[in-house]
Amino acid sequence: SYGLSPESDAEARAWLARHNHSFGHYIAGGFTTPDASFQTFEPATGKPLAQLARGSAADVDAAVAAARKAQTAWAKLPGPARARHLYALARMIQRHARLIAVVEAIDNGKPIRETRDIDVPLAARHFTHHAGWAQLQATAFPDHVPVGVIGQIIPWNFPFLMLAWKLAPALALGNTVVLKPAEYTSLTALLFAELAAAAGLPAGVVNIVTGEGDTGALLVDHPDIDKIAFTGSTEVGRLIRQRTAGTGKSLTLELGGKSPFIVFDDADVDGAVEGVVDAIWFNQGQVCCAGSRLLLQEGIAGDFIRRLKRRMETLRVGSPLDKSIDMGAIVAPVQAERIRALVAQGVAEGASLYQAAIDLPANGCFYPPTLLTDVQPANVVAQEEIFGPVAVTMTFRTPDEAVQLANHSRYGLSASIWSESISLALQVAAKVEAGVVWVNATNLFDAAVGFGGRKESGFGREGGREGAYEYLKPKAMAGRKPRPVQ
Ligand code: TXE
Repeated sequence: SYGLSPESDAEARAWLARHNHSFGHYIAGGFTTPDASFQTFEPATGKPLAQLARGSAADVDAAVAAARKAQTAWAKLPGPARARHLYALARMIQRHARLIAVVEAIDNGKPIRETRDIDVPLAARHFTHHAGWAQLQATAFPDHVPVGVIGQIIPWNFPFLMLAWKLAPALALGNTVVLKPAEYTSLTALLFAELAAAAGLPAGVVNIVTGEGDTGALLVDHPDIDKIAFTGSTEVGRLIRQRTAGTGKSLTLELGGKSPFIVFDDADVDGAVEGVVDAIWFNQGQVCCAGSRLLLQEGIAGDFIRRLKRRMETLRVGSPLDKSIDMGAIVAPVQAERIRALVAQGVAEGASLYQAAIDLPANGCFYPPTLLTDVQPANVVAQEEIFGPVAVTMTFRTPDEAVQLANHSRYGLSASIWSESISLALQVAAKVEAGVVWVNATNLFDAAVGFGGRKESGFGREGGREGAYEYLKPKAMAGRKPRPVQ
């Protein structure tokens, strides 16, 4: 430990013990008794954590049927009544914020400082914000109706926050949901189900089916689902797009990224160095919009890299429950292996490797903050999403060259631009192909602002008015006045 007392995990362990470390699906307002399960592990220790039900075709059928049964009544509720349910969910999250934050840190390996200060408060805010849209629905969207029953599939990097991003807008606008959390990290979704039941959410409005990719595929292929909303890898996103083509299902995809972090000669260098820390070492770099391609203007590149390396030496990697660490564990050994293989490939392609001399915990799944310099734009590490704490650097001479480098990617999720000249920053922002652009900042999220990508980063938005439209269908109505009776 680095000195601060670690967050107590007693309440979270008691919650797990109360469930015997074993969970069924949450369908039609109750937990099922699992007939087939799989084991999950704690990333920071490698120890077994929980047994989760493996969702079968029958489970998915039951969950979709429950969602369908609940949908008409849920959609018929007046907006303000639905809003009250969303406010109640937000309050429930706030009341149990500490428990959710600790369970999330144990299950995913991310630092408690992040779950406590970012994931959980942003999730509560998402429900509050969307309660507002429920309240406004009749006037804000008079020519729209809910989509219906939504299948939502989410990844493991922000398990609770992604659940909120998916559920809040869907529920606010009169849809019901079957959600499949990621296989590594389903615990906070199951905890949410318990809290939703306690908050009085009607049975069937939210159903949680756990399982691996094949359970997700069952949901994608289910004939009674009206829409799939997916966040995850580009490969699976592509597959889902193929499987839903030729059906009546709507689809939104939030996929990978390889986002540029562009630093001009005139930038506030200290601020930008801190920006990099947040861009690529937040959540161990397992962030779809991570600023993973560091593009530096030639005049400052040498100095910037020197300062960044010095800053890397001060980062602390350790137990997720230690309040003073900067980075926790990688979610699973297979992901750490993928990071290792990509870094080795980068070195084989000619990149210089820098890893801070940091003590890593002896057990568990940890990877140090890493910088690859002397990278060429066509190198695999400059093109592939590494999804770990690894930044690659390249240099440019002119703003046009920066734009060219930034856009030399199949992805287009986010970009971060650093310059003291706001006109330069805004000119470059206009030319960068990305769904979200930050200036002198990174990783800013707000429930009121649509988040989403371009190119192979996917389509559709989450948050704000644009995100609300993803859960509505336009419906035009026209008619004639009845003829007067003679
Ligand atoms: O993702 P998957 P994985 C990227 C990142 C990472 C790589 C692999 O580069 O290293 O993907 O991660 C469900 N039909 N991202 O394999 O498989 C799965 O069960 C329906 C970036 O964990 O895409 C889980 O719930 N569903 C990304 C969810 O999809 C399927 C975040 C995501 O898992 C399915 C995650 C199928 N055929 C990974 N196969 C980001 N950009 O945020 C799997 N799933």
